[in-house]
Amino acid sequence: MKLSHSPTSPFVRKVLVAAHETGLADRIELLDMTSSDAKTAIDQVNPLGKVPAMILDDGTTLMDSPLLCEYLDSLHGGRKLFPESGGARWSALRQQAIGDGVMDAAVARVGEARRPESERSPDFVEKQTAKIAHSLDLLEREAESLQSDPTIGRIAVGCALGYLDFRAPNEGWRTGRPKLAAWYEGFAARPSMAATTPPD
Ligand SMILES: N[C@@H](CCC(=O)N[C@@H](CS)C(=O)NCC(=O)O)C(=O)O
Repeated sequence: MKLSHSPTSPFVRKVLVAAHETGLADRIELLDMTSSDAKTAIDQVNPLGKVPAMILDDGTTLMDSPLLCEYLDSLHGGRKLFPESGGARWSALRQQAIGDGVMDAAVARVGEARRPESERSPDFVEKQTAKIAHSLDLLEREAESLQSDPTIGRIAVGCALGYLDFRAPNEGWRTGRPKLAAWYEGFAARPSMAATTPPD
């Protein structure tokens, strides 16, 4: 299978971390979407024009990181990243929604900063920053639920925090959130996270 890839996308990283955690990374060929023809190429793989997307061996295309990760999880017989049912499932999906939401807000903020200065909206940036802060405060209150084996929720939260370190290293998300910071220190040391660190 092929994965449309950008080395700085936290959503691509999420899929790759899931692939490493499930022992499937070697089966994925990366399609570089950072070349000059990238926009056209991305649109061909995903009509939504976003990375990540996947082309399966039979030509089927899948898009959106939750779908890609759940597809990968269906391909192995080990411990599942998506718990099958009950409270564990809803907790993992809820954490995934929060992690993905933080990534959405952080990516939007980066996009806004790239617009011509006269077109940038400080109000928009403030709103995205508030979404990130409120979500991290919630995760700090619920940090105990992040402990234990990786799930899709913990992977999404880990990739979101990694993206904040990558794009906003001086923002200090750890300040006032010691439990979340301690959890992330352990999670970031996992081989799956080390193998997918964004470039400098
Ligand atoms: N919900 C999507 C979000 C993917 C996403 O926002 N990708 C960004 C890169 S980090 C992108 O391709 N943006 C281009 C665009 O929105 O046109 C997912 O989970 O895969």
